[in-house]
This record gives sequence, structure tokens and C-alpha cells, in this order.
Amino acid sequence: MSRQSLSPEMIKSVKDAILHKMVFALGVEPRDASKRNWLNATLRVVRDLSTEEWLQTRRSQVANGSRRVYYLSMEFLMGRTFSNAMISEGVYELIGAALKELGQDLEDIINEEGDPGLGNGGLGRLAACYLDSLATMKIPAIGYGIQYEYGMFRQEICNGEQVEQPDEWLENEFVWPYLRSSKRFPVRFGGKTWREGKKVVWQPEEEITAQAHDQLIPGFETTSTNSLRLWSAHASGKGFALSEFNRGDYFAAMVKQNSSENVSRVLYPDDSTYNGRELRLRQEYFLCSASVQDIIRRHEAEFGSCVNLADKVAIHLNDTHPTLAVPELMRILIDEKGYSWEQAWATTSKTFFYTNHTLMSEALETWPVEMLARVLPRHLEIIFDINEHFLEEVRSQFPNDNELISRVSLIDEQGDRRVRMAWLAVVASTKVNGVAKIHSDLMVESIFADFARIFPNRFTNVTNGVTPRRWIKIANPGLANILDKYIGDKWLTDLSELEKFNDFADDADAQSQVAAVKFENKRRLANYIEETQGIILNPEAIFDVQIKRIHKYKRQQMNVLHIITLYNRILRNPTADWTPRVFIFAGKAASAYYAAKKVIRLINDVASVVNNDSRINDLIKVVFIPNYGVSLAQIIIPAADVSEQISLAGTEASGTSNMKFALNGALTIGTLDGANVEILDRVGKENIFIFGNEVEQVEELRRNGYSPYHYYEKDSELNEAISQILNGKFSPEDPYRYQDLILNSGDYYQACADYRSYVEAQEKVAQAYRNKKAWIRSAIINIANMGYFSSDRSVMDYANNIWKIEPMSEEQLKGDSTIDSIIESSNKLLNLK
Ligand code: 26V
Repeated sequence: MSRQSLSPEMIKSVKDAILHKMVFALGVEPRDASKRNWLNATLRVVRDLSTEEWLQTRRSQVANGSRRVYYLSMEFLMGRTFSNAMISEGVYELIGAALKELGQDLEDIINEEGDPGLGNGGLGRLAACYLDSLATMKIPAIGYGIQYEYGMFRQEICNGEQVEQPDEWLENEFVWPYLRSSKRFPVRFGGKTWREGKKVVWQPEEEITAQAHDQLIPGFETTSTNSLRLWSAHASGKGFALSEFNRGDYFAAMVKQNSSENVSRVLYPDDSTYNGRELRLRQEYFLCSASVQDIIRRHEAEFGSCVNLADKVAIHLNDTHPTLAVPELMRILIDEKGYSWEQAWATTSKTFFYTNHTLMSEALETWPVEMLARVLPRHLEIIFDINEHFLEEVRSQFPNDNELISRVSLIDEQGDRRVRMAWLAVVASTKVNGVAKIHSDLMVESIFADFARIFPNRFTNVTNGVTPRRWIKIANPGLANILDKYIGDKWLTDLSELEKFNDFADDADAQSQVAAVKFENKRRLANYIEETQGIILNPEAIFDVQIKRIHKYKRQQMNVLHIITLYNRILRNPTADWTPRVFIFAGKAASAYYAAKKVIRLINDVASVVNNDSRINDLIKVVFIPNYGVSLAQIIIPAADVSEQISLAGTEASGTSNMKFALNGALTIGTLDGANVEILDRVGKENIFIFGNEVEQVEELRRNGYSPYHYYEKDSELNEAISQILNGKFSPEDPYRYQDLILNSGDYYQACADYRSYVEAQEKVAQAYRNKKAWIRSAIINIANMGYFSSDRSVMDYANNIWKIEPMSEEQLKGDSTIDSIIESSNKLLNLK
């Protein structure tokens, strides 16, 4: 449905539809309905609008035999579905008008929806932006993931400390997905294998069932509608549980049932360190096995066999987490379809593609051989076979280089033997990419250097992007209206159109409107903070924001060192003409990441001293907003003046909030790391605050034996700030609280080395902010030059250069409307069951 003017008849028919759902889908009397009931009834109406288009999209994909991409990811951070679905269908105003006549406020209803936290951070949100863009760009795609019963924990702050609470998001009925009772697959574990002639037989010991839940992913202003299929784990009728039932031990059977269902119970809430736990291995295999079985089932229903699988199917691995899909596809082709090793490998290695999202060695997955042998014995054999074939190839390409062989072997033979999942993903994939230019370059110079010699054409870059629908249109409707007015509304599906906004950088009207919207967004955030935390903020102050997972490499602690320095300076000279500042933080720390949790506590300790010091006269406020997630980001980002992107150069693969902030007119203070480098290229150095050591300098310091004491002794303000932390100035009731935080832990991420240049960059920020016109001009230039960072551009890069998939045309999507062809393709679809 496209945007159209509202007639009383249309409003009436939507009202009727909502009331119909209220009564016949929810069984609720409209006069008794709660806000949640109104949300659910209305969401059902909007889903109906998308459902027709969804079925039509599938029908035309089948009719056209289109090549498709399957995006496998352990995480999807989708955010709320309701407003996104309304704007995609072009019915936002219509639904608002209908709800109003029903006595409901659209904003209130939108805010009723929960925010499923099925991911940790950047990698999961990127997957969600990509699904939105794939549908909008009309690329046939299905996302596959896990429907965790408990997503990312809910963060509470008690006495300044993070406390983790379970997020029971499924308790509030989530009406958006369709439960696909007929789409169930067995997933098997354990047992043993043996040879029967040429065939290998795997007799598993345990079986669980994967059940599909489908979410519609509507493209923006197109009928193209894709799916996200999430699996939940259930006890299978077969296996242990049943035999225990047969023996009459009901209790033992039910306990077993619970343990099967553990597989989709909870998201691993730690993206900082690989922890090698068996349950995670089982989760990863669960996703891979169910998804690969489903892909093959669909392909065979459409094409009769797997012979042309690699022509029609691209399977994308979102980091190494779903890499077991490789041996799973090999297993099915060889053991179940009777393919030879060579045929199976030819198909498999043309089907897979892999994106690397981190260079940090502690996050790279390796599974102990012993564990794989126990949990997935057949897959381990296949991995050994892949390794043997691969090493043979390497030996013929680089004879007599045994060091190379041991470095690239899929099995790390040092210590307990382990399978290197990133190596397996590289060996099995047609293309491997990093997520920003600098990251892709470092990737082939560091972790994959050997592989770049072996497979010189395999490695490439696709710089990340974000969806302008959620991150401008929904999060910042004020800015969206300004853009529509000055440059038309094509930017929504072609973000390069934003360039035209450059012409208005010096236009006084455009400047004042952008400034007014920013001010309004700051007021909205200030209200939220006052209501939830009772802290009153001055919306005239600089809103300086760092929101992301708490990690040492992201250096929230360096941000705090600057705040303390500013505090000391103001105390020394309270009557100088200071620029008032609000420092806003949000983000979760992994529950076992001791140092990250300490940083949260430090932020809150510093906040309580600074915020309550009357000598400071409200010139500085520090706020930690609890429970960061997608919906909070949608409120915070449009209100930011300054975007903190201060990771140590070479550590942040890309970052995506950096893009969202700049797109919403915040100026970046950042290092030459991740996508900051490409943001600088586009906005120009006058419109960004770059500081700190570059990658080469970081490496040189490491080589020469970096010591934070050197900087601590030389720089009196750094010395003062660190000493105050160490002496308990911010924790008088517990003066030793931060003894181990900065110096004693060795400052691996060189915050002390970059401190001085960071403080100087912050001085420039404060100075620049005083010239309101010049600041807004820079904000406009930031907005106007962010077109490149649309996830529409990213997914088209993937489609053109990596997957080689053509978008569908609007004609193809509409399909041949003669009834015969509808019946023919529907019949094909029915066979898909
Ligand atoms: C690792 C692990 C380790 C095992 C347990 C669970 C878990 C979950 C996630 C991860 C991967 C972390 C990698 C990651 O999130 N990378 C981020 O990817 C963003 C999208 O490409 C990018 O913008 C960020 O810079 C990068 O840190």
C-alpha cells in the first residue's frame, strides 16, 4: 500500500478491522481493552496488510526461480515491529487516525510494545538493518536465527552497580510472528558413527525438535516482503524422553524434556570473550541443522534435487557462529543424498559466504576436538576430511612449508586440540569480508594473512550500513520532515539523495529548523531522563553521548578521565565562561566481565559526586541510562550533539552507532578506527573531531613495551584524575574500590597514551559548540554526507559483489496475474510443505 490521503471511509474500515481483531482474534470486549490489547489488535491488522504481500513475494520468487540468500545469525536485534510495519505499508497516519477515533493515542500504543533483545550489540543490530534493506531492495532473502526464551538480560543499576535481571519478553504475548506448526525438523546430537562399505552411518543418541516461528519483514513502500525464521527447541517424541516414558518414569522424562528445551533457553550475553561452553555449541548446531534442512527441503520442492543448489542458494555466515552449517550441508549431501566427497564439496564451497566482525583474538571461536567428538561425532569427521583435502592443496601450492601448514590447519594442535572455526569458515566460503575498509585491510594483514596468500581473490570489504527508515524516519520524524521539505522524499530508499542537503548548509531557514528539531529531541530525552531517573538536564548544554557495550577497548574509562579533568578545571576556575555539558552513557557489561562492570560503577560514582557538587553549578551533569537497547537508542541518538567513538585504533571493526549519530546531525569525536575513517573521508576534517594514535603508532607502542605510568607521571592532569580515582575521591565509603582499574591492569588499550589528545579534542568541541551557526552548519554537512552508510548500499554491495543475486523487479513481484499462473505457482508452494 502506498501513501495516500485519508478519507473517512478508509478510517472507518480500519477502525472496523481493529475492532474485529479485538473481538475475534483476542476475544476481548473493546470497552475492557488494555493498551496492550489495542496494540495487539492493531498489530494484527497491520500484519494482515503485509501478509498478502508476503505470500505474493514467495509466489513470485518461486515462479521466477530466483536465486536467494539465507542469512544465518545467532543474533537479531529487531527492535519494535509496529511502527516499522506501519511506515512500510504507508499506513502510519491512517492507523493513527483510526486509533484516535477509538479513543487511543498512537504514541502510547507504540510504546506498549516490548523490544525483543535477541542479540548482544552491533552484530545483531546489523543483521536487523540488513533484513530491512534486503526486503526494501527486493532481494529474495530469509533470515534464520534462534527464538531465545530469554534474550539479553534486563539491566538495573542498584547503588551504582549493574544488576542482571531475566528478560521475560515472551510473557507479553508477541503477536507479530506466525507459528509454523508444520515446519519442524529433528536436530540430533551425540552417539557414534561407523562405516558400512563406502557409507558412513551416524547413530545419534539424542534428538530434539526445531520449531519455526516466522516474522514478516516488509520492505519499505514495496510489496517485497521477506521472512525472519526463528527456531525454538522442543523435546522430540523420539529419543531418551520417549524410552523413559515407556518405562513409566514420567518424572525423568519430563526432566529430560526440559533439558532438550534448554537449547533455545537463553542468549549468551557476552560478546567479549569466547567461552567454549558446550551449550553454546549445541545452540549453534541447532540453528545450523534446522536451517540447512529447511533450505534443502525448500530447494528440492522447487527444483527436484540439490544439483543446482549453489546456483540458486547463497548461505551467509554472520561471523563464525553458524559455521557448523558447512559440515551439516556436507553431511546431508554425502550421507543422505549419496553425493561423492568431491561433488559435495563443489556444491558446499560455492554456497557459503562469511563476514568477520572482530579481530580480537579472545572472541574467536575454537571448539575442543574432544567436545566435538562427543556432541557431533560425524561433523568432526567431516571437518577432519575438509582439513585433509585443504592441507593437501596448500602443500602443493607451497611445498615444504610446514610452519604454514600448522598455522593454517583447521585443527590447532597446540595444547588440547581445537577446531578453529574462523579457518573453517574461510576455507569453505567463496568470499570473506570485513565490515569497514580499515578492518578488512587489517584482517588480511593479521589474522587471515596466510589465507590471503592461499586464496588471493577471496577477501573483500563491505562497509556496514544502517537503515534510514528506522534511524531517521521513525527515530527522528522532525528531521525526516525537514529532509522531505528541502530535498524531497527519495532519500528514504536512496540515501545518496541526502547529498542535495549540502546546498542548504548555509541556508538560515534550514539551519534554524535543524537546530529546532535537535532542541526538541534533546527535550524529549531530558524528559525521559527526568521521569525515569529524576535527573534534571539543561537542553541548552552539549549532549555528549557514548552508548554501546561496555568494553575496555571501547574506552568508556577514557571518557570518564576527561569528565574528571573538566570537573577539576571548573573547580579551579569556577567563574570562567564554561560551556555547559551533559555526558550520557548507556550500555551493558557482560555479567562475568569484572572490569567492565567496574567501569559502570565508576561512571555512576563520578556522576553522584559531580552532579551533587553545588560549586559546579550544573555545568557538568553525568547520566548513566540503564537497560540500553534498540528502542532507547531511538530516543537517545536523535538528541545527541556529540557522538563518542573513541575505541583504540585497530580494535573496533566498524561501529554502526557512529553512522546513526552522524545521520542524525551529531558531530563525532573519534579515533581513526572502524568506519570513523570513512566518515571522516565524507564529512571532511573540519566537521569531525579526530584524535589519538593511529594503528601504526599503537603497534609501535606495543612493540616497545607500552607503559601507562610513563603518561601518568608526565601529565599532571592525567595524574590528578587517576590519583583521585585511586584515592577514593569518588568512592569515599570504599576508597580502594578502583585500585585495580587503570594503571594496575596495564592499560592494554592505551587510554593513557591517547588521553591528552582526547582532552584537547574535547576542548575544540566545547569551543566549536559556542558558535551555534557554525555548529549547525557542520551538523547539516554530517547529515548530508552520510548517504553512503545506508544499509541499502551495503546489501546491494553484498548482492552484486558477493552473492551475485539480482533484485526482483516490481513486475516480477506483482507476478503474472492470470489465474492459471497463480494456481500454478500456488501449487508449487503447496508442494513446499
Ligand atoms: C562473540 C561471541 C563470543 C561467544 C559468545 C557470544 C558471542 C556473541 C557475539 C560475538 C561477536 C562479537 C563481534 C561483534 O559484535 N562485532 C561487532 O560487529 C559490528 C557489526 O559488524 C561492528 O560494527 C562492531 O565494530 C563489532 O565490534
